[in-house]
Amino acid sequence: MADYFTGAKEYFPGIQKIKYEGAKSKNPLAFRYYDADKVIGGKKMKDHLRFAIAYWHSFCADGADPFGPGTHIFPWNVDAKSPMHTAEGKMEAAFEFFTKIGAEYYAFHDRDMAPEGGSPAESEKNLMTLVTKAKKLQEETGVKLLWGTANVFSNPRFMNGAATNPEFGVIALAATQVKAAIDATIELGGQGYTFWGGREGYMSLLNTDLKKEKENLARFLTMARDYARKQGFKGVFYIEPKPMEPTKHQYDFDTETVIGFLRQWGLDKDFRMNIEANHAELAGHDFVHELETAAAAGFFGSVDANRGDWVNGWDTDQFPISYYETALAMYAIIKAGGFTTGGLNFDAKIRRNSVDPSDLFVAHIGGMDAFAVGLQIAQRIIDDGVIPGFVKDRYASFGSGDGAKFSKGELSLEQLAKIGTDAGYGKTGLTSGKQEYLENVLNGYLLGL
Ligand code: XUL
Ligand code: CO
Repeated sequence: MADYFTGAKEYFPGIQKIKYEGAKSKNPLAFRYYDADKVIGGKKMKDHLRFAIAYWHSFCADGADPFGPGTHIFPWNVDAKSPMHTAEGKMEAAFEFFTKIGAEYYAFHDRDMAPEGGSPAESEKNLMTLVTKAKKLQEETGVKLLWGTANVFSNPRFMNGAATNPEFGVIALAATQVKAAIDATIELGGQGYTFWGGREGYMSLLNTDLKKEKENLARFLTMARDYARKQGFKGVFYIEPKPMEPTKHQYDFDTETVIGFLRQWGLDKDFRMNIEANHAELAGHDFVHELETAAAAGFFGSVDANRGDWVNGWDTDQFPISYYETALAMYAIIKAGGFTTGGLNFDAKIRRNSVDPSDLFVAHIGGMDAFAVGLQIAQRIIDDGVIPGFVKDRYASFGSGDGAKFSKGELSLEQLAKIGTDAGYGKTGLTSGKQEYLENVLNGYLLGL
């Protein structure tokens, strides 16, 4: 039996299942570092990393940009008899890709999978037809759904927002999609359901009632949560923060902002964060900042793995390649307890001029290898103990005596001030943070030393 799926037609002919060949391999269609079953820190690489493929970039985005049409020729679009026929071919191609690359998960928007019909009812029927096929393919291949979502940002009717639209009728149409996408996610055993509020923000405050829009967003999310729970959804809801683009300002600006919003509206029990590296950069943070911020507040959930370009100020959605970044990310993820329902979803696209079918494989191989390297470096940081030990020692004064009392909330401000007064200035506080030393230690791990 072939160890990958193909439908009636093989969409990526000549490409076999991608295998691990080791660091010395010169084969561009092999993993050099990602060895799925290799155990790192007591857990298999594949279970640490839980790779997912993004349906929208890999099988829908054809390379079009504001300056020109698509450049990627998708074989399932050629000779298509109808939009539904195309969608079926695309799904077979997608499962062929998932199995050939060896990713156990995927993520999708409703409209990635099924075309919009002439009415909400027809759109839902289209989606459910494709969901039935996806369920069969999941059973046949063992590939699972990481999360589902609804695209309530591309259609012109959402140009003024979806749940934050100034027109009630649009919110009701967004509900038709979110309800159906939740049903689809449940039917496919999805472990999560994501909200990325692409157009939930504003372009100008001159035409916007910001308070009302945020209240409406909270109400909509609450309704979606209640519906999904009523239907038996046991998974996690994710909010994917992004500060801007396509809006000038998006309400889900960054992790800290979203946590405040969720707590304000009592959504903090059901929602976690889906952190995208490129979105973090747009918010003026780095990826690891967002991961640590989420983890510290108990909101760590899932990751959209990609990168921006440090000289560009937009969401370039490139494949992650920096070992430095993946090492810091994996260190944060391991410290957060690792993924439970979440995973590393490659919300990344090949460049417009990457037009060979093999480019999609090569791009994912690079991303998977980069995280496999990052994972091993993170484990080295932990095993060697120098960095975590340094941090532990740095806070040692809270472990005993008055510091421990402070941590337990047993001191008043007067008592705290008296401790300061009695101690006097001396050299208190003049302890080196040793950042450069720690950076050098980390660089040593990057080289495997
Ligand atoms: C857009 C983005 C989306 C979400 C899902 O920047 O990241 O693809 O991940 O809607
Ligand atoms: Co994303």
